[in-house]
Amino acid sequence: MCTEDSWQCSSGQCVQLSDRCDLAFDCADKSDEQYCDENECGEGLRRCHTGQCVPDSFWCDHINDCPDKSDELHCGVHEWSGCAEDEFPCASGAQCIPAMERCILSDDRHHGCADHSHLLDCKSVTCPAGMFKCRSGPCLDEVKQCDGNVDCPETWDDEDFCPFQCSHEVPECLCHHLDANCSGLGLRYFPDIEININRFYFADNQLSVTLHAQPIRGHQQVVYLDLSRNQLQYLRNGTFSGLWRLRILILSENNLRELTEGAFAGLHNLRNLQLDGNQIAYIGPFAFYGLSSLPTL
Ligand SMILES: [Ca+2]
Ligand SMILES: [Ca+2]
Ligand SMILES: [Ca+2]
Repeated sequence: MCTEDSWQCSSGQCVQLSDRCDLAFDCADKSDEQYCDENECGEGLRRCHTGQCVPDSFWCDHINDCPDKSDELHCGVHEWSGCAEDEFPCASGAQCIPAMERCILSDDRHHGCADHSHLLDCKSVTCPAGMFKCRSGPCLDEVKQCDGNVDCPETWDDEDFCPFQCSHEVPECLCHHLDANCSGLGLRYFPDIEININRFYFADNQLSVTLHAQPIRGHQQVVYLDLSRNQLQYLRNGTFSGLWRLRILILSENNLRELTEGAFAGLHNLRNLQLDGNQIAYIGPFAFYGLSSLPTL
């Protein structure tokens, strides 16, 4: 049994009394929108011929709301006198909308022209603050940029170049195009990253003692590697071997105390090595072996 303030679907499911004949399916079996003949509409609502109730303002607003379109029939053809100065005339020639709705994308289907002509010829329009301009012209609420749903008509560019998860091990690592950012996540190890990224931001983590060499060496595309403000104490011989494309390596503000043979072996293309903010007391023979292109230390 349903409570007094609810309505029982044919299947037995209970829905709110106000869900009955409100033009939205609430019962799983859709029975709340059937047999609405006896349904009465409350204040501020008008009754479709099929029995459902729609707000007064939906009547003759050029958008079909009733299942049988009865809200848009018999609207009377007014003598066309054009739109007011603060209105935009829709291409249909029968609808005027507030001028400020022009070129604005909205989820509200009662917003703008029923024929969507308010979204045409928008390329030269400047969007209001807080809105993203689609390449096709219209303006979109900024929160819809990179929200996972395509909103910009035709160009779909609100979902271009968005950050995405690129490590199943550490979902907080976000990639953006070919950049991976795992900074400031308190990580003690170098996670697997699934794609061929070429810039790796790994500052402000807790890598310590020595690098787990294997995962780093696998990233052969990396040209920029920032490991600053970790807790590295020692670089094993060949730690970076395999990163032959690397151009910039930042090891600033770690706990490095000594550099020993082969610490940077394999970095033939390195152009910039940053070791400031460490406590290096000893540099062994062949510590910089292999840095054949390095102009800046
Ligand atoms: Ca309903
Ligand atoms: Ca309507
Ligand atoms: Ca979007």
